Amino acid sequence: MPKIAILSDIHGNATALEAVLADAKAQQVSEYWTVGDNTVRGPEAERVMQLLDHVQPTAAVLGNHEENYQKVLAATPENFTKPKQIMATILTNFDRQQLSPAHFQQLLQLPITQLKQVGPLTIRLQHVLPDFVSGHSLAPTEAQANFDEAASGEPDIVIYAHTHQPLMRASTRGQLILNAGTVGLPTAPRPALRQPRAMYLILTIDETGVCGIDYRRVDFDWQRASKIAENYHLPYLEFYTETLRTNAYQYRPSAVAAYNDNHHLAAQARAILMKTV
Ligand SMILES: [Mn+2]
Repeated sequence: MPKIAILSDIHGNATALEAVLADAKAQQVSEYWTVGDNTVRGPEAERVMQLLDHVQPTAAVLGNHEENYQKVLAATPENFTKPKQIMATILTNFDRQQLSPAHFQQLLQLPITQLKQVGPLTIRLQHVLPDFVSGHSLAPTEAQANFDEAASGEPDIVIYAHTHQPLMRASTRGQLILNAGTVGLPTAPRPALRQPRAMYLILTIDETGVCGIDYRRVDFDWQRASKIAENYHLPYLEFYTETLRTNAYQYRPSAVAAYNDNHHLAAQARAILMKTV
């Protein structure tokens, strides 16, 4: 009976991923699927990819941060100057320096969607929409029409990611829509729901269909994760460690813009892009 661990938004946090993989092993998971944003923001892109190599995921899709790798490679110093583009350039450069060339290529070549047939079920993985890997259209409180768009076509179950909020919802046509939350950057809008635990879900399926949907939250040593980031001289360190400490999202565009200005990061991004092109 397939017992599938759904892992999303690991964001380079190998400490949290290790805790999740230990829990998944104890739960006797038989298969692993990833739903995008394996890397970027956290310090250990390469170690995340090595840990994933050990469990050999049988499905994987592109996240907006892996898409940013593509965008940075295609960018020129003139056309990639918005605050979040500057951050993407610097974080891509940081990851690329540690990722093996094979892992970097693997991340560049992820598909936008993947269809899996398990028992009687057709399941589609996508980071956000079937043709779009970023944006806010599937925030948990968004309109039903957005979720119907997410479930276009005939999948029975759609698994998406990106919001870092675990969710179970239905399309108007009765398709099941799931979000596993986030392994690496736990956040929640509501203070009482914030906690430093890695989220993932285990989907158990037999020949009749779904027999279990288990939303799991796993303790990890977030202070150690912060310390590793510090030791690695992670760019935008404060955003990452504050997110781990508060479990509130810190990467607001206005905050990133101010940080870029204070640290003269536009010039650094420009220099990176002049080398990349
Ligand atoms: Mn994302």
